[in-house]
Amino acid sequence: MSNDVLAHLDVEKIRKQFPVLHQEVNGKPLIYFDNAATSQKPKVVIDALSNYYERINSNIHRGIHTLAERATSAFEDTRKKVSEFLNANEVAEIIFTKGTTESINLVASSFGRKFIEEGDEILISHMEHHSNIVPWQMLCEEKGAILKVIPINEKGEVIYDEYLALLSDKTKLVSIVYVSNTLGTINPVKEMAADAHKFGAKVLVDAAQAASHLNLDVQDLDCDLLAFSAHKAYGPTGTGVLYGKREILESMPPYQGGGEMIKDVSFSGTTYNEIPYKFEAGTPNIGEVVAFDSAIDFIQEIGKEKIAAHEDYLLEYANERLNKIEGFVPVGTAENKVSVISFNIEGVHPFDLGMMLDAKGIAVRTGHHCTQPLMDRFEIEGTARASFAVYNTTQEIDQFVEYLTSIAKTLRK
Ligand code: 7TS
Repeated sequence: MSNDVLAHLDVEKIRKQFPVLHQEVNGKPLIYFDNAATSQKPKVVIDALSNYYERINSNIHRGIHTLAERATSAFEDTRKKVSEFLNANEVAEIIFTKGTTESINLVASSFGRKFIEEGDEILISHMEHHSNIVPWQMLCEEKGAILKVIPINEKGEVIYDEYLALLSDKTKLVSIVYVSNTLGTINPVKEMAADAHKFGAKVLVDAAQAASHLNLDVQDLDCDLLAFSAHKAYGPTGTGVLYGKREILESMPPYQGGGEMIKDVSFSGTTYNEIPYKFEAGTPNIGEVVAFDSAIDFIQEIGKEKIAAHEDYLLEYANERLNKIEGFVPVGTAENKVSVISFNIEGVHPFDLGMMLDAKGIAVRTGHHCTQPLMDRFEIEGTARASFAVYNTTQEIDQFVEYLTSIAKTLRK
């Protein structure tokens, strides 16, 4: 992180764009450190959403009237923006879904139904979110395929040699999280994809936590599929993306049947639409997709590099201070990580920590963070998790450290 980059980030100006941050919670100014669960939305996104419903609302891809055309073109503009955001080869490789969970389930149902057979192997890591575990368990049960787990070390990093040892001609898919929501670990997905491809396996990247922190370049990563949610990247809820290389998307059967995904329907047989529409049955979350366009603009106007530099600075700043608190135990100390700090205070239940911080207006998440196997790996029940975004400040961290220090003292007595 260079001071130069930081000096150019006016956090106060950024904070002004987030109405939700300017309120008191439990009599204290809100400190929102639950960004890994969902980020707050800038005014441009909120305005885009109301503008859509106030001026444009119409169904897409069907009407010939003016509003239908406007809605369609606003919706398709976001698709183009997302394809540029990911550096996809073409716009048709972007499918809109409800979010990361639906994107992964789409792949499990469609790719899984067609290409996974008895005895085939699917690799995931020990740090996956449940949404990148359960769909594969369901598929493996149905198909008689085998789910294998890449082990991680004490710091919360994939053990690369063990990953290599698990790869074989039986591996049909490697589905790996780019950034762990619980540990903050950044996985070497580019390298992992290259090694998986040597065995002919396809690679799906869960980029739910990466989208707001890291530059995403699907051509550089050379992943076959990639999933993320708009709501963790300053966009609306209920909207997400599945990117897929044209070749793989074309080879996959439809996920859901219904309107929009068809070319022709008759009782003697139905033909399907082209990608991406083949995977977009029914009326999508139009207004939210349209507003997502403004979230991408928001990110790009600041610049991912500056966002990352600021968040890295906050991470370092917080770590230095938190580690001085007696009984503080960090969970996830990877060399390469984003601004997510999972921790415990010895002798204190994370739930109690969360409640006491909330009483001071500080929002953190507590529990297993939908990563129960990871909790088992570290032999803990859960953690408290503070995750920072572009609008968080060192003053907020000072406040957090001060409260946490006094909570730790009181509860550890
Ligand atoms: N994958 C990862 C790595 C995630 O962090 C999440 C959500 C998902 C998938 C699922 O995303 P969704 O938008 O479909 O729900 N993670 C969290 C979290 O850490 N706290 O709340 C949701």
